[in-house]
Amino acid sequence: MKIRSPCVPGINTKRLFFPVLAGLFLTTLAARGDYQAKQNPTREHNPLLLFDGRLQFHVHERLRVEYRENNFDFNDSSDAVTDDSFLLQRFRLGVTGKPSKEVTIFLEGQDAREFDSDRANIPGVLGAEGDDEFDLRQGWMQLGDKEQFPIHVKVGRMAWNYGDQRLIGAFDWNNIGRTFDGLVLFSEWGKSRLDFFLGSPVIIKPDQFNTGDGHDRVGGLYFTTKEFLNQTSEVYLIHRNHDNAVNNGHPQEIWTPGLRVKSAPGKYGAFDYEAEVAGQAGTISPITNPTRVLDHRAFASHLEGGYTFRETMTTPRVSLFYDYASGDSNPNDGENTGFMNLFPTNHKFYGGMDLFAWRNIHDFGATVSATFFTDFTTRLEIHSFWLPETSDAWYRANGFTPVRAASAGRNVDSHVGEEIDLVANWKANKYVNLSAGYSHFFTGGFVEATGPSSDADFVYTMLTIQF
Ligand SMILES: [Ca+2]
Ligand SMILES: [Ca+2]
Ligand SMILES: [Ca+2]
Ligand SMILES: [Ca+2]
Repeated sequence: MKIRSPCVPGINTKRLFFPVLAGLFLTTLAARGDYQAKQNPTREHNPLLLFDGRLQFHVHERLRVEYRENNFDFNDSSDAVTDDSFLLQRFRLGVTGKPSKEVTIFLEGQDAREFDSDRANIPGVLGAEGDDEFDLRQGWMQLGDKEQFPIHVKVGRMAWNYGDQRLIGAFDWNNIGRTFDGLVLFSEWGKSRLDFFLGSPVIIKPDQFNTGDGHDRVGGLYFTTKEFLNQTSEVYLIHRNHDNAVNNGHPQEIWTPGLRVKSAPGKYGAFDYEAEVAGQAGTISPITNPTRVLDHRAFASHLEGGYTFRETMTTPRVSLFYDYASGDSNPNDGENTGFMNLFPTNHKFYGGMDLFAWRNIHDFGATVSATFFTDFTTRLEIHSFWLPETSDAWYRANGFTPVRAASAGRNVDSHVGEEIDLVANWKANKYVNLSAGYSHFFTGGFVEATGPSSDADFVYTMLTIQF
């Protein structure tokens, strides 16, 4: 059942604003494109570029059909609302304006919907990606010119991607994604860049204008350089102060320092590597008891090594990886040692079924990827998941919803299971991309010891068109 709040007259004006503006511009650009084509028939014609490139439009449409079985209940004998197939669609319309060399303005609206699902279309509830009618996804202005002043300023609503997005990312797999209201100051020199960022995650309000969460303030320093050792080297310090459990998990005030290195492509022959370590210190409260304050101390790491068979026709790459994030050994003592995942894009890392986060996890895995005909790629991933602490919960990809809740003193098999993911991607041309995936989860002893333990399946196909 779909729940809707009553219509607010002021909101309608805002909803109409972007489509009307878009309509006006699209009409104008169609007319102008025609004019330009006549004036300059040999130049490659891009109708989305106006005024010598000072105004550029971006259109993005994505459709994904998902089929999920036992991803939530792990129970063949029960047909839960999450055992379902459904369609996720999103449309984005953006415009970049560059009135001068020093100024960039970007505005982007997004309409995201979920069709034919049995669960309510409320973002984040029962894994729903949910509905968010046309709303402002990004709206920022960037000021700066390297030749005149070393620091650039970017202010407004924007997507943040740092490192490999293990702690801060735009969560693009999700139909709605993630943005922040805030500012970034950055400076670039040689092969290095330093960012200072400060902001609040935007909360999705299906029937209202989305706003930044004033109870959740995230800031940090992120330094990245390619100066040393033929690799990208990164050092960061993130601070999060979240004083309310209504959105995005635990109330917490946590400092997260970390390091990340990744080999530059081709610089180590056929070999490549990546490693990241992050520590945490601060305080945290249980979601169910936000007034109880616990000391927080935690650790996480990622290690990966790959080898590419460059002489073989499909240039297959094989890799081995291991991801670890500490768990909490006792939910009832005065401290929490379970790593907090912050704002990641976890779909990239811990299995395509989105059953795990970088929290209370050992993930041992391997991948094999291959490229056929330059535009068709395939990837096979195998994961073996174990819990460092069986008294802590098994957490979903959002990092705080338990698949199986924490239970003090629980001493059972820590083996959660194996997941196999097969993904194929076809980049039909510059504008059209088609992908499909199949995942199977083989449940292990921990699942058997804590409830129903049927295997789970996930299938999707996704079409993206953008220009
Ligand atoms: Ca089921
Ligand atoms: Ca359905
Ligand atoms: Ca909204
Ligand atoms: Ca504890």
